[in-house]
Amino acid sequence: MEYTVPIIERLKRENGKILVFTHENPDADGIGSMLGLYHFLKKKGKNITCAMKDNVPYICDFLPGIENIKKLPLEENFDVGIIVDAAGAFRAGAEIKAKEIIRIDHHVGGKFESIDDFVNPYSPSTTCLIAEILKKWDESAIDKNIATCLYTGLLTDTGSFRYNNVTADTFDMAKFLVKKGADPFYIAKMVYERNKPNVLQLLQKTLSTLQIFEDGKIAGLTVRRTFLEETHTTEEDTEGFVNYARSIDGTEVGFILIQKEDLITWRCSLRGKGNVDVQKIARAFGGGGHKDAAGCRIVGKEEEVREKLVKEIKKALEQNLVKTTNG
Ligand SMILES: [Mn+2]
Repeated sequence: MEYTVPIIERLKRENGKILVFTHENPDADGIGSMLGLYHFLKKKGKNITCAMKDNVPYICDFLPGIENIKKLPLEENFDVGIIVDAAGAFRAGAEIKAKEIIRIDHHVGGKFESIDDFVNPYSPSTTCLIAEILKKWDESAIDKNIATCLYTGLLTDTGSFRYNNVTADTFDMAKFLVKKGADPFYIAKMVYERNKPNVLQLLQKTLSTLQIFEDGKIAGLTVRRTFLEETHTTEEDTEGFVNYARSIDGTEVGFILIQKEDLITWRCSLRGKGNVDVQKIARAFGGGGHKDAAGCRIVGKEEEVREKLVKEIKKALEQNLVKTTNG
C-alpha cells in the first residue's frame, strides 16, 4: 500500500528558508544527520542552511560538506527549522529564529515540536531515520556524500554495531548505505584511528581516576579541568572515554564526570550494559537520553556530586534487582 510521510510532504511544499540544526556538544550522529539532509535538500533545490552551536569534533572533520556548517546563533530568520538527533529545539543551546520547528530524532520522550515530527526511539541512529526519509522521498538522489554522512552516524551511535540497538534492520540499512557509496574501512579509519598523542595523555590521566563501587557493578571516571589544561585538550576530546568505565568485567553502569569551565558544574555521562535503564538515573538530575546511554549535569563539589550520582545509580541497581527476582 502506498503511504505518505508527513515530513516529506511538508518539506516538498516548503520554498522558503530551511535551517537544519543539531544539539550542542554535537556527535557524529547529529552532524551526519544534519549534513545528509543538507546535501539531499540542496539537490532538491531547497534554500537550506545548516548550523550548530559548537565546533566540529575532529572525528567528523572528514564528512563531506563539513565546511558548510554555520555557527549558532544566526541573525537570519528561517521559515522552518529542523532539529535533528535531539529531544527538542532547546537542545541546540542557542536561540533559533524559525517560524516553525520540526524534530527528527531517536531519543526517548522529548518535546513534541510539530505534527510533522519524525521520531522513533527504536531507531539505532538519527541518520537511520534520515535515510528512511530520503529513501522514501527519492532513493536515486542518495549519493556517496550523503551515504558517507549517514553511515558515520550509524557506525558511531551503535558503537560499531555492538550496542543493543542493533537489529537485522540495522545491517540492512548499513548494506544500503554501503551500496550507495559509503566506504566502511575508510570511515572507521577516519573516526577511530586518528587519535592525537595528547588525547591519549588525557585518557591516561582520566583512567587514573577510576573508582569502583558496589562490588564492581558501578565504575566511574573523572575529568578535572586541570587535566584538559595540562594536556592542551578540550572537552570534546573526552568523547568515548566513558566506555572504558562500562567495559570493565561485571560492571552494570559506567559513568564519567567532566568538570565544566565554571568548576562547579559537572557534565555526567552514563552508560548501561542492558540491565539498568540509565536514562532514568539521568532524569533524576534533569537530564535524559537512551536506556543504555544518557547524560545530565550536576552542580556542586566533586565528591558531593559523585556521591549523589552513585546513590542514584545504587537505587536503580536495587530496583533492577527486585525486578529480576520477581521475574
Ligand atoms: Mn543519536
